[in-house]
Amino acid sequence: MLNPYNMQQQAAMGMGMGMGGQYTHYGYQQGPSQHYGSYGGYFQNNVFECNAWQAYQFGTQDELQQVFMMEASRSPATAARQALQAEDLMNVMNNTHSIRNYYRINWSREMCSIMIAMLDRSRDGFMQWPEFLELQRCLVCWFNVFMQYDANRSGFIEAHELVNIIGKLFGYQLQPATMTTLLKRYSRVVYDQYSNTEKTLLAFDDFVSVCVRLRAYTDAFRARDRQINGRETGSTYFQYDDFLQCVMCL
Ligand SMILES: [Ca+2]
Repeated sequence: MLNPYNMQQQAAMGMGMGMGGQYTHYGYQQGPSQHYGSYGGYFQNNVFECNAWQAYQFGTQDELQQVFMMEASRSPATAARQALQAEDLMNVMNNTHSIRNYYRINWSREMCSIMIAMLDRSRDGFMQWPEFLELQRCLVCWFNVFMQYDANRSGFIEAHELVNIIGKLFGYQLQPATMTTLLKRYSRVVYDQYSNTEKTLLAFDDFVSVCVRLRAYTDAFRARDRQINGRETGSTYFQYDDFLQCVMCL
């Protein structure tokens, strides 16, 4: 069986997201896995089909890039790097009319920080243009999924819908107890007067948090899988500091 990780990927591990500073797509040659499901497949097959600038109603990709460059040029630290920090990304998401119109939510600094970390291939804590473009593709793709499940356009999906998305659509193999933990952290329970029952709901930013963390942590874990004869085992050892580096950056 082919080792699903090449040396370059192992060298660039970090959160399992780096590619030696090269801006390539999520380039993992990760096939379906007995232990990790087929989550990488959904991402690769769908995210790069998304066209963010078109979704946001820009005329060209250059117009989206201009928004990025304008924001980056606003402070010396970001201008020097031609890149954004969390607050800059928050400005772009909240104050660019067409982007704001598309999602119709308020992006928090915390959320923007997480999104920068997810795609920080250059591992400098800043979001360069290729990382930004990829993020926008991810968000448009995830938003499309979210809207498909949010049939009544309430801005929320229900817990059982999240279970379907994560398990059936994205292909993660999570135990029910893990899903429960995840729901406790990212959902809210509300009383629904029409059905006279309680519902467990997730908003789009909750959903993005789940998507980002599941993906990054699964990548990080899988990159450290304690393989036997080239076969994944679904288990690993962590050194304390290595573990902290994995979880603290998100
Ligand atoms: Ca970066």
